[in-house]
Amino acid sequence: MKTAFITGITGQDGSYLTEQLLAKGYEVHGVVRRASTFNTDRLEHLYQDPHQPNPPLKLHYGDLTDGSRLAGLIRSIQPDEVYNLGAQSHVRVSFDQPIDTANIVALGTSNLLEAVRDGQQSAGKQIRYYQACSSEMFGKVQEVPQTERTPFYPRSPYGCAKVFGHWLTINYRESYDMFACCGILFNHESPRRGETFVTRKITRAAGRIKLGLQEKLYLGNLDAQRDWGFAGDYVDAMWRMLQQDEPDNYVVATGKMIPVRRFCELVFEFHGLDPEQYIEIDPRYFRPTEVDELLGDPTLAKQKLGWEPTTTVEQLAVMMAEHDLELAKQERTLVDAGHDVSSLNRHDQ
Ligand code: NAP
Ligand code: G4F
Repeated sequence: MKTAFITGITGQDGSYLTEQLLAKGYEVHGVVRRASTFNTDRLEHLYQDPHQPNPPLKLHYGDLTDGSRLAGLIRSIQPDEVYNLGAQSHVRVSFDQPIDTANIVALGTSNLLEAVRDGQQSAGKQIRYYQACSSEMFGKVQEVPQTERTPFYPRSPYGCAKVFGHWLTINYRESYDMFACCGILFNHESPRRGETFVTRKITRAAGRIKLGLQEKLYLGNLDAQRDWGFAGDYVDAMWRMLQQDEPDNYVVATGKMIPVRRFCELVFEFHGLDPEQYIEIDPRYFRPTEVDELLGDPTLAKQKLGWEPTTTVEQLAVMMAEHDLELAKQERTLVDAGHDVSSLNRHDQ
């Protein structure tokens, strides 16, 4: 049985990766931040009674900014594979919190790579490392489509921090002969996507509008174009990277991009609604610098990893719209029964 160690296990990708690794027979250890409310919703269906002897999923309190805790965990767990998915992953928020973002995304990566280097020495075995890099590193794109060789031009504090993590991972590979891979993943979504990212914000709002729970959807730049895929496919690519003979960098993308406006149309058409009647522009959602278009070329991932996306953006939009219509129906039932659901109307970005 292999053992995996995951940061960011409570996030969208962490939950899909955990699901897939448990299905492959892995023992999975995840780092969870202490919060005043429960933050393990996406894992509840996987988390067995921790009082049972040796459950395959084990959660540990920790934080990427706490290097000594990470080193202690890696030393005691001695994992075969480490997946660094933890991040302040919201681009707009990174303009408000550039230092926090850099501490988690850039220095957090440094903390974890050091912990893995130390853990390899003390365990006397190789630990394979996956770094969650991002298409946001391409920013103001220098060529279309973007490949593993396209120069970076990040346009946000988040993008800059991801570039640091990317190069540091390569530096550890070259300096210490570590098996460290960089996955340059383009946008990937799912029904588990955080509700402040644009696709989920759209599918949540459209479901609520359909059932009379919300009147308008306020968005920012509708002209930005993204290469959107399904998160379940993308975590499979992460795992495949760590099963190769040699570590490398890989672009993971669908090779097709559409504007935010078109994603809105796909979702509202699913509900039989005209998006023009419901969508308003709110400049609060504009970014100081925008990434206008991202389009990935996943040729290397196809050739070397045998990886292919299984889900088109049209299928993804329907998958998310169907899921969020069910959530809206549950909310409608509560409202009709006279319950106060104001806590469901969350602040968004
Ligand atoms: P996500 O849903 O926002 O999850 C982020 C995870 O990081 C959460 O588990 C979060 O914990 C954790 N985290 C935040 N701050 C942390 C800290 N200080 N220490 C430890 N953990 C911390 O992100 P995702 O969509 O799953 O993305 C996974 C990774 O891929 C991220 O590194 C992201 O930047 C990168 N990425 C994502 C995409 C995409 O389109 N989804 C594309 C390219 C790259 P809480 O639950 O406690 O907040
Ligand atoms: O959904 P988004 O917030 O994702 P963004 O900025 O592309 O970042 C995501 O993908 C990156 C990979 O390229 C990841 F590294 C990162 O962690 C994250 O997962 O915004 C997508 C586009 C942007 O151009 C934004 O300006 O949608 C535009 N947009 C328009 N209105 C909006 C909104 N974005 C958000 N979040 N909220 C809006 O109301």
